[in-house]
Amino acid sequence: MNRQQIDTLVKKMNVDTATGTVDARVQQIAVRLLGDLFQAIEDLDISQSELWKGLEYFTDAGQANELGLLAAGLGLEHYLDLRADEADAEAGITGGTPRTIEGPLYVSGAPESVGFARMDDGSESDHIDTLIIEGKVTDAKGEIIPNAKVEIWHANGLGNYSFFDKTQSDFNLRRTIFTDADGKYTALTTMPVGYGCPPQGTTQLVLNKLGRHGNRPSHVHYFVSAPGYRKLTTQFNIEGDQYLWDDFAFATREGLVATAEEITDKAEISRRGLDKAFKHILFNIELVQDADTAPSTEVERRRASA
Ligand code: MBD
Ligand code: FE
Repeated sequence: MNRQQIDTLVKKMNVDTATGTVDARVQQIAVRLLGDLFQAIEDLDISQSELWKGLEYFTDAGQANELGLLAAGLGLEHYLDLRADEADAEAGITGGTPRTIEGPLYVSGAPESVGFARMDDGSESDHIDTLIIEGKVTDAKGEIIPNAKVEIWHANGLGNYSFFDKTQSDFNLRRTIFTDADGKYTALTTMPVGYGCPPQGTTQLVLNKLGRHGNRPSHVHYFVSAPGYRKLTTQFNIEGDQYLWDDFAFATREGLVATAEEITDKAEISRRGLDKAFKHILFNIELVQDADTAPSTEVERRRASA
């Protein structure tokens, strides 16, 4: 079949058959995707067995709750960031901390505090480096934003995230910190280790077929919001990790690389209330003022909550 015959067939089966209320947007997208799929089947001569294998794959990936992981790994989520950047540029929006992907491992409902939070439950602190993350939230002019909501989440020393990893305590390494009167937030936590896709999982299965690895560099996720500002979804990725610029999810971006500085000064260690050397990361965040003309940065997706 040629494309015209395909489009006619798709319309005959899925548009002309409508007898009830039509969701025009769903119809538009379904018709387009079916046409593109039929065309791909023609062009690549995809066999019936291959088609069923593909559908079975989505069944398995969905049952494993790995479709979000797959979207990250195949670059779909990063592509949407590039599109959002493009839309911002077209709307004349510049500046601010760069966005990068949310990933599939956010959980809402983390404990809230003002200015400071300890994020780890202490279960790893004897064998993992202590990490202090701090920074200011400002606007484009450098004016501080007090009471900005800074949601932070990251992996433990095995690259695993609480909630998804049931061996961790509730909300381990997940906190919401509101910036203090100086626009500052401080998180006391442990050094994250980069995530690796479950080796026997559905995402890694496809990555293997593509000859790709499924590893991320060590990183820390953020949602940052404040009234009158655009919500920012971002992360920093940590300098020195072998996967820093070889991230299977393509989240590392210029402006989002953080350096973990080793602090050994005794006075500084005790000033922090600590008893051993620690790592320190400075991550300042610049928010962009919201405007009617600005594309929305709110993304609706199903998220875990605990
Ligand atoms: C992660 O920790 C992550 O951030 C992404 C994008 C995908 C898988 C695991
Ligand atoms: Fe992550």
